[in-house]
Amino acid sequence: MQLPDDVSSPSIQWLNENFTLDKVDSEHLDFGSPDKQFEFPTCVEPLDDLVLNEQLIKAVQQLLGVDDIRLLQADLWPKVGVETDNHDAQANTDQRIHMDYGNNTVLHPDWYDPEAVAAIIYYDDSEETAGGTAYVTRNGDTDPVYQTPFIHMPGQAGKPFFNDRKTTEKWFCANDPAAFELRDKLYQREEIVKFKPGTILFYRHDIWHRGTPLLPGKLRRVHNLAWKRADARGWSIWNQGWAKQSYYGNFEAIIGRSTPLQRSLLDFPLPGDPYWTDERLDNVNARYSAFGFDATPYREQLLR
Ligand SMILES: O=C(O)CCC(=O)C(=O)O
Ligand SMILES: [Fe+2]
Repeated sequence: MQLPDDVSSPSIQWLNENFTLDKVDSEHLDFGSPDKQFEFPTCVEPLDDLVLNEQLIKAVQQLLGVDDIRLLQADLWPKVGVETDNHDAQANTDQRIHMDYGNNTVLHPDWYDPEAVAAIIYYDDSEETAGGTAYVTRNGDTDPVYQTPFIHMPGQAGKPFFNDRKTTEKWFCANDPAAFELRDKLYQREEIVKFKPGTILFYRHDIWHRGTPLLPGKLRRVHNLAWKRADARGWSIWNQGWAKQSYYGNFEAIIGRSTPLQRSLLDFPLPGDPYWTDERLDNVNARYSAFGFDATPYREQLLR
Protein backbone atom coordinates (compact mmCIF):
# COMPACT_ATOMS: atom_id res chain seq x y z
CA MET A 1 0.00 0.00 0.00
CA GLN A 2 0.96 3.65 -0.25
CA LEU A 3 0.96 5.49 3.08
CA PRO A 4 -0.99 8.77 3.02
CA ASP A 5 1.41 11.63 2.19
CA ASP A 6 0.82 13.38 5.50
CA VAL A 7 1.94 10.21 7.30
CA SER A 8 5.13 9.51 5.35
CA SER A 9 6.36 12.88 4.09
CA PRO A 10 7.94 14.25 7.31
CA SER A 11 10.15 11.15 7.50
CA ILE A 12 10.94 11.16 3.78
CA GLN A 13 11.94 14.82 3.99
CA TRP A 14 14.10 14.24 7.06
CA LEU A 15 15.83 11.27 5.44
CA ASN A 16 16.45 13.12 2.19
CA GLU A 17 18.12 15.91 4.12
CA ASN A 18 19.98 13.86 6.72
CA PHE A 19 20.45 10.28 5.62
CA THR A 20 21.78 10.15 2.07
CA LEU A 21 24.40 8.01 0.34
CA ASP A 22 27.29 10.21 1.51
CA LYS A 23 26.19 9.71 5.15
CA VAL A 24 25.93 5.93 4.99
CA ASP A 25 28.83 3.74 6.02
CA SER A 26 29.37 1.62 2.90
CA GLU A 27 30.97 -1.07 5.07
CA HIS A 28 27.67 -1.56 6.87
CA LEU A 29 25.94 -4.09 4.68
CA ASP A 30 23.88 -6.01 7.19
CA PHE A 31 20.29 -5.69 8.41
CA GLY A 32 19.67 -3.05 11.05
CA SER A 33 20.83 0.49 11.61
CA PRO A 34 24.54 0.98 12.38
CA ASP A 35 25.03 1.14 16.18
CA LYS A 36 21.23 0.86 16.59
CA GLN A 37 21.14 4.54 15.64
CA PHE A 38 17.65 4.36 14.10
CA GLU A 39 16.03 1.92 16.44
CA PHE A 40 12.95 3.44 18.06
CA PRO A 41 13.21 5.70 20.00
CA THR A 42 15.65 7.49 17.68
CA CYS A 43 15.25 11.00 19.07
CA VAL A 44 14.39 12.10 15.52
CA GLU A 45 10.82 13.35 15.90
CA PRO A 46 9.48 12.61 12.41
CA LEU A 47 10.80 9.04 12.57
CA ASP A 48 9.52 8.34 16.07
CA ASP A 49 6.14 9.89 15.32
CA LEU A 50 5.74 7.79 12.19
CA VAL A 51 6.35 4.63 14.19
CA LEU A 52 3.51 5.60 16.55
CA ASN A 53 1.22 7.04 13.87
CA GLU A 54 -2.43 6.34 14.67
CA GLN A 55 -3.38 5.44 11.11
CA LEU A 56 -0.67 2.79 11.16
CA ILE A 57 -1.93 1.56 14.53
CA LYS A 58 -5.48 1.29 13.15
CA ALA A 59 -4.28 -0.73 10.17
CA VAL A 60 -2.53 -3.17 12.50
CA GLN A 61 -5.57 -3.40 14.80
CA GLN A 62 -7.60 -4.30 11.74
CA LEU A 63 -5.10 -6.92 10.56
CA LEU A 64 -4.86 -8.58 13.96
CA GLY A 65 -8.56 -8.22 14.76
CA VAL A 66 -7.88 -6.74 18.22
CA ASP A 67 -7.51 -3.24 19.63
CA ASP A 68 -4.80 -3.94 22.16
CA ILE A 69 -1.45 -4.20 20.38
CA ARG A 70 2.22 -3.71 21.25
CA LEU A 71 5.19 -2.54 19.26
CA LEU A 72 7.77 -5.30 18.71
CA GLN A 73 10.22 -3.70 16.31
CA ALA A 74 11.01 -0.38 14.70
CA ASP A 75 14.35 0.03 13.00
CA LEU A 76 15.34 2.10 9.99
CA TRP A 77 18.32 0.85 8.00
CA PRO A 78 20.17 1.45 4.77
CA LYS A 79 20.97 -1.10 2.09
CA VAL A 80 23.55 -0.16 -0.53
CA GLY A 81 23.99 -1.95 -3.86
CA VAL A 82 27.45 -3.50 -4.21
CA GLU A 83 29.50 -3.80 -7.40
CA THR A 84 30.53 -7.39 -7.13
CA ASP A 85 28.33 -10.25 -6.12
CA ASN A 86 29.03 -10.76 -2.45
CA HIS A 87 28.31 -14.36 -1.58
CA ASP A 88 29.82 -14.55 1.88
CA ALA A 89 27.72 -16.94 3.92
CA GLN A 90 26.25 -14.08 5.93
CA ALA A 91 26.05 -11.50 3.12
CA ASN A 92 22.75 -9.61 3.06
CA THR A 93 22.87 -8.69 -0.65
CA ASP A 94 20.96 -11.59 -2.20
CA GLN A 95 19.15 -13.16 0.74
CA ARG A 96 18.03 -16.76 1.12
CA ILE A 97 14.27 -17.21 1.11
CA HIS A 98 13.05 -17.35 4.69
CA MET A 99 10.34 -16.57 7.18
CA ASP A 100 10.91 -14.06 9.96
CA TYR A 101 9.30 -15.85 12.91
CA GLY A 102 12.46 -17.75 13.87
CA ASN A 103 14.25 -14.90 15.61
CA ASN A 104 11.10 -13.08 16.72
CA THR A 105 9.23 -15.71 18.72
CA VAL A 106 10.32 -18.71 20.75
CA LEU A 107 7.19 -20.56 19.51
CA HIS A 108 5.85 -21.48 16.04
CA PRO A 109 3.20 -19.40 14.24
CA ASP A 110 -0.32 -20.67 13.65
CA TRP A 111 -1.75 -19.67 10.25
CA TYR A 112 -5.33 -19.23 11.44
CA ASP A 113 -4.47 -17.37 14.59
CA PRO A 114 -1.99 -14.69 13.55
CA GLU A 115 -0.59 -12.89 16.56
CA ALA A 116 1.87 -10.53 14.96
CA VAL A 117 2.31 -8.37 11.87
CA ALA A 118 5.48 -7.15 10.22
CA ALA A 119 5.90 -4.25 7.81
CA ILE A 120 8.53 -2.61 5.65
CA ILE A 121 8.21 1.07 4.77
CA TYR A 122 10.31 1.99 1.74
CA TYR A 123 11.71 5.51 1.39
CA ASP A 124 13.13 5.21 -2.12
CA ASP A 125 11.94 4.30 -5.62
CA SER A 126 12.46 0.74 -6.85
CA GLU A 127 12.68 2.03 -10.43
CA GLU A 128 15.92 3.74 -9.39
CA THR A 129 17.31 1.31 -6.85
CA ALA A 130 15.81 -2.15 -7.60
CA GLY A 131 16.08 -4.36 -4.50
CA GLY A 132 12.36 -4.99 -3.93
CA THR A 133 11.51 -7.56 -1.30
CA ALA A 134 10.54 -10.88 -2.91
CA TYR A 135 7.60 -12.81 -1.43
CA VAL A 136 5.61 -15.97 -2.14
CA THR A 137 1.84 -15.90 -1.67
CA ARG A 138 0.12 -18.89 -0.05
CA ASN A 139 -2.33 -20.68 -2.30
CA GLY A 140 -4.76 -22.16 0.21
CA ASP A 141 -4.41 -24.89 2.79
CA THR A 142 -2.93 -27.45 0.42
CA ASP A 143 -0.12 -25.27 -0.90
CA PRO A 144 2.88 -27.62 -0.73
CA VAL A 145 5.32 -24.84 0.20
CA TYR A 146 3.20 -23.78 3.20
CA GLN A 147 2.86 -27.07 5.08
CA THR A 148 3.86 -26.95 8.76
CA PRO A 149 6.20 -27.23 10.50
CA PHE A 150 8.05 -24.36 8.86
CA ILE A 151 11.58 -25.60 9.36
CA HIS A 152 12.97 -25.72 5.79
CA MET A 153 15.22 -22.74 6.24
CA PRO A 154 18.64 -21.89 7.66
CA GLY A 155 18.84 -21.67 11.43
CA GLN A 156 15.75 -23.83 12.00
CA ALA A 157 15.67 -27.21 13.73
CA GLY A 158 19.44 -27.56 13.90
CA LYS A 159 20.34 -26.40 10.38
CA PRO A 160 23.24 -23.96 10.17
CA PHE A 161 22.36 -20.29 9.67
CA PHE A 162 23.35 -18.52 6.46
CA ASN A 163 21.89 -15.32 5.06
CA ASP A 164 23.21 -15.58 1.49
CA ARG A 165 21.10 -17.41 -1.11
CA LYS A 166 23.90 -19.24 -2.95
CA THR A 167 25.56 -20.50 0.22
CA THR A 168 22.20 -21.61 1.60
CA GLU A 169 21.04 -23.52 -1.47
CA LYS A 170 24.42 -25.20 -1.87
CA TRP A 171 24.01 -26.48 1.69
CA PHE A 172 20.43 -27.71 1.14
CA CYS A 173 21.40 -29.39 -2.13
CA ALA A 174 24.08 -31.39 -0.33
CA ASN A 175 22.31 -32.05 2.97
CA ASP A 176 18.53 -31.93 2.54
CA PRO A 177 17.47 -32.58 -1.08
CA ALA A 178 13.72 -32.55 -0.32
CA ALA A 179 13.97 -29.11 1.26
CA PHE A 180 16.20 -28.01 -1.63
CA GLU A 181 13.37 -28.92 -4.06
CA LEU A 182 10.79 -27.07 -1.99
CA ARG A 183 13.00 -24.01 -1.79
CA ASP A 184 13.64 -24.15 -5.52
CA LYS A 185 9.84 -23.88 -6.05
CA LEU A 186 9.79 -20.86 -3.76
CA TYR A 187 12.35 -19.01 -5.88
CA GLN A 188 10.37 -19.85 -9.01
CA ARG A 189 7.16 -18.49 -7.47
CA GLU A 190 8.52 -15.32 -5.90
CA GLU A 191 7.08 -11.93 -6.82
CA ILE A 192 8.90 -8.67 -6.20
CA VAL A 193 7.57 -5.59 -4.42
CA LYS A 194 7.67 -2.36 -6.41
CA PHE A 195 7.98 0.69 -4.22
CA LYS A 196 7.90 4.47 -4.23
CA PRO A 197 8.82 6.62 -1.22
CA GLY A 198 6.11 5.91 1.36
CA THR A 199 5.14 2.43 0.15
CA ILE A 200 4.40 -0.01 2.98
CA LEU A 201 4.42 -3.78 2.72
CA PHE A 202 2.48 -5.51 5.49
CA TYR A 203 3.44 -9.13 5.83
CA ARG A 204 3.35 -12.05 8.23
CA HIS A 205 6.15 -13.71 10.15
CA ASP A 206 5.18 -16.95 8.39
CA ILE A 207 5.39 -15.63 4.81
CA TRP A 208 8.28 -16.76 2.62
CA HIS A 209 10.22 -13.72 1.49
CA ARG A 210 13.74 -12.33 1.05
CA GLY A 211 15.77 -9.22 0.25
CA THR A 212 17.07 -8.97 -3.33
CA PRO A 213 20.14 -7.12 -4.69
CA LEU A 214 20.10 -3.40 -5.30
CA LEU A 215 21.66 -1.77 -8.32
CA PRO A 216 25.34 -1.06 -7.59
CA GLY A 217 25.90 2.21 -5.75
CA LYS A 218 22.21 2.78 -5.05
CA LEU A 219 20.81 3.39 -1.57
CA ARG A 220 17.55 1.96 -0.30
CA ARG A 221 16.31 3.15 3.11
CA VAL A 222 13.60 1.13 4.82
CA HIS A 223 11.85 0.99 8.15
CA ASN A 224 11.21 -2.50 9.52
CA LEU A 225 8.26 -2.51 11.89
CA ALA A 226 6.41 -5.21 13.79
CA TRP A 227 3.55 -5.43 16.25
CA LYS A 228 1.87 -8.17 18.25
CA ARG A 229 -1.43 -8.70 20.02
CA ALA A 230 -0.98 -7.63 23.64
CA ASP A 231 -1.89 -11.15 24.79
CA ALA A 232 0.36 -13.05 22.35
CA ARG A 233 2.85 -15.44 23.89
CA GLY A 234 6.47 -16.06 23.01
CA TRP A 235 7.35 -12.89 21.08
CA SER A 236 10.49 -10.90 21.84
CA ILE A 237 10.83 -7.17 21.53
CA TRP A 238 13.51 -6.71 18.89
CA ASN A 239 14.69 -3.26 19.93
CA GLN A 240 16.49 -2.48 23.12
CA GLY A 241 13.79 -1.71 25.73
CA TRP A 242 12.16 1.68 25.36
CA ALA A 243 12.49 2.45 29.08
CA LYS A 244 16.22 1.86 28.74
CA GLN A 245 16.43 5.00 26.58
CA SER A 246 15.03 7.20 29.37
CA TYR A 247 16.80 9.91 31.43
CA TYR A 248 17.70 12.22 28.55
CA GLY A 249 14.27 13.64 27.81
CA ASN A 250 13.81 12.32 24.30
CA PHE A 251 11.93 9.20 25.22
CA GLU A 252 10.02 11.05 27.93
CA ALA A 253 8.98 13.63 25.31
CA ILE A 254 7.53 10.83 23.19
CA ILE A 255 5.38 9.78 26.15
CA GLY A 256 4.48 13.45 26.67
CA ARG A 257 3.35 14.24 23.12
CA SER A 258 1.70 10.90 22.31
CA THR A 259 -1.97 10.02 22.62
CA PRO A 260 -3.16 7.32 25.03
CA LEU A 261 -3.53 4.92 22.08
CA GLN A 262 0.03 5.61 20.91
CA ARG A 263 1.42 5.12 24.42
CA SER A 264 -0.38 1.81 24.67
CA LEU A 265 1.91 0.45 21.94
CA LEU A 266 4.71 0.78 24.50
CA ASP A 267 2.72 -1.07 27.20
CA PHE A 268 1.58 2.14 28.87
CA PRO A 269 -1.94 1.15 30.06
CA LEU A 270 -4.92 2.84 28.38
CA PRO A 271 -7.40 5.03 30.25
CA GLY A 272 -9.91 2.70 31.92
CA ASP A 273 -7.32 -0.06 32.38
CA PRO A 274 -7.62 -1.64 35.84
CA TYR A 275 -3.91 -0.90 36.28
CA TRP A 276 -4.65 2.72 37.09
CA THR A 277 -5.30 3.93 40.63
CA ASP A 278 -5.21 7.51 41.91
CA GLU A 279 -1.81 6.93 43.41
CA ARG A 280 -0.28 5.31 40.33
CA LEU A 281 -1.59 8.09 38.16
CA ASP A 282 -0.21 10.75 40.51
CA ASN A 283 3.22 9.13 40.40
CA VAL A 284 3.31 8.62 36.63
CA ASN A 285 2.04 12.16 36.18
CA ALA A 286 4.84 13.45 38.41
CA ARG A 287 7.33 11.64 36.19
CA TYR A 288 6.03 12.92 32.83
CA SER A 289 4.11 16.18 33.36
CA ALA A 290 7.24 18.20 32.62
CA PHE A 291 7.13 16.62 29.14
CA GLY A 292 3.54 17.63 28.41
CA PHE A 293 1.83 14.51 29.73
CA ASP A 294 -1.84 15.18 30.49
CA ALA A 295 -3.36 12.80 33.03
CA THR A 296 -6.95 13.98 32.42
CA PRO A 297 -8.17 11.16 30.14
CA TYR A 298 -6.77 8.60 32.57
CA ARG A 299 -8.22 10.42 35.59
CA GLU A 300 -11.66 10.61 33.95
CA GLN A 301 -11.83 6.88 33.46
CA LEU A 302 -10.44 5.75 36.80
CA LEU A 303 -12.33 2.65 37.89
CA ARG A 304 -13.67 3.13 41.39
O1 LIG B 1 15.59 -6.23 2.71
C1 LIG B 1 14.49 -6.72 2.42
O2 LIG B 1 13.80 -6.34 1.45
C2 LIG B 1 13.96 -7.84 3.28
C3 LIG B 1 14.84 -8.12 4.46
C4 LIG B 1 14.44 -9.31 5.23
O3 LIG B 1 13.54 -10.01 4.90
C5 LIG B 1 15.18 -9.68 6.47
O4 LIG B 1 16.28 -9.15 6.71
O5 LIG B 1 14.65 -10.52 7.23
FE1 LIG C 1 12.90 -11.29 6.49
